[in-house]
Amino acid sequence: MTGIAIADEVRAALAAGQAVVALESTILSHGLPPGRNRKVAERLEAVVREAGAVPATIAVLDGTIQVGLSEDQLDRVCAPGSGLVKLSRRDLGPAMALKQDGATTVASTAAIAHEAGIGVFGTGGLGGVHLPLPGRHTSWDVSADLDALAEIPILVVSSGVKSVLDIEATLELLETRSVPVIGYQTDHFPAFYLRESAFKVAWRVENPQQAAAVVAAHRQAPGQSGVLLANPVPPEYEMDRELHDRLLAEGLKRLDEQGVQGRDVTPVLLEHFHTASGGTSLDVNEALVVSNVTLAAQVAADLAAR
Ligand code: PSU
Ligand code: MN
Repeated sequence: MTGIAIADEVRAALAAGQAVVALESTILSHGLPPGRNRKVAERLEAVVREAGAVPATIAVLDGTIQVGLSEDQLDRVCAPGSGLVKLSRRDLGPAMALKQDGATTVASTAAIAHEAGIGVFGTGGLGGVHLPLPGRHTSWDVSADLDALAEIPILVVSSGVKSVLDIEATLELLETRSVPVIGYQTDHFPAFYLRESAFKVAWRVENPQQAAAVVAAHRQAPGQSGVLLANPVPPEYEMDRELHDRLLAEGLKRLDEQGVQGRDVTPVLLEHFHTASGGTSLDVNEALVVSNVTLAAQVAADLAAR
């Protein structure tokens, strides 16, 4: 496909049938502050390699989709004031035509990864159905990440969905769209900063081998969709529930007061958590994404060995 540049290392690994793990760039440019984001980017690539897979961080630079970033390109994505646009799937065409720099969300990363031949993707929290703002009954803010999972046959490993969302509605939508949701060593769907939401998952696996077996079987089963492997944040990093609930209430109020809309909602909420928790939420966010990406690499390695 034109407009996609695949790094040599990633191309060679794919050609040889070796494990490759896709990583997104929105979490770097919009989800974490400058400085910290670059360290996390490096750590994520390192844990993927330790598990025997090749990392492919995805972004759009000068209008070209890049699959696998060099050190310089990672610097560029993580630079303070880099001004990268948050690109969901629908934004790829405009960004390419207008030669923009942009960071890819779960939705666009999944689409690009699949196009490049990558079957496994690790991230922090999937987007989902947002809570209604005060005084409203429903929210039409439903992340394109959900449609992407429904349509693209890829494994996404995340710590469930962000606790700032309507988790019940998100899970209902994933059921409607026939996306299998698998708990990793848990019966409960995780809530990003918290290990458990109030909702259960239908399926559970205990190790990367079982997860890989599920993905392999799902690929053979009738119908096409992604798979969501829901991996709770490591227990020692889970956020205090009271702090969490307070930050969430404040964050939602702020959205309303500031009239935040569309693609800015998630970054503004995450930023509120990071500042108002004095950085605690950053440690949680880093711990969970490292854990998810590690698990993604282990599953990818098992799939490649089949
Ligand atoms: N996970 C994180 N931090 C993030 C995101 C995920 O730990 O910033 C990003 C992902 O790119 C995801 C996006 O696709 O948030 C969801 O945005 P929205 O709710 O606007 O679809
Ligand atoms: Mn949205």
